[in-house]
Amino acid sequence: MPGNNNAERTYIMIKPDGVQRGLVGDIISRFEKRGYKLIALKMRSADEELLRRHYCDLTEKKFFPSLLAFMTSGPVCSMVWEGLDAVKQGRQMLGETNPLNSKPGSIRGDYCIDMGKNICHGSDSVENAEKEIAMWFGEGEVQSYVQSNSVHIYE
Ligand code: DAT
Ligand code: MG
Repeated sequence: MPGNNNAERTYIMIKPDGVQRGLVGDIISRFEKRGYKLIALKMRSADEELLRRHYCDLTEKKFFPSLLAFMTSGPVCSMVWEGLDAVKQGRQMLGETNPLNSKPGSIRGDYCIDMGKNICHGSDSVENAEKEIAMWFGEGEVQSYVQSNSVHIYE
């Protein structure tokens, strides 16, 4: 369809709780099976400076110190997924910020209970996705390739 953006990209991150609980494979698998194209993937430990940039709109919140402590407690798994409506659809697949409001079938709705341990991050707009991708990945770490099964995924 004209106007569709099959090259939209989103930044998805499995937080330290998701890594520790062995959910990396499942989360990757959900995006793969949905039809999204994996174009970047790595594990790293985030430092305070990076997290202050990533969560720049939250640094004044009361919960920010505990968010920072949690996010630096262990490695995270960073990914970039590409495809139609990747940002919006990625957020749907994650579920709501508060797991209580997350429907079963979503990642948070299936695997967590507490807002402070909600497994995963997903960009909330195309603009923020591009900023986050640039924050978490260096040039050359994001791949460009033809997804050979795309004819079976897109009209
Ligand atoms: P999301 O991760 O769904 O984009 P957000 O960007 O508003 O949500 O917040 C980032 C993270 O901060 C969120 O995943 C969990 C934590 N958080 C947000 N609001 C919170 C609150 N009221 N109490 C405790 N933690 C909160
Ligand atoms: Mg957010």
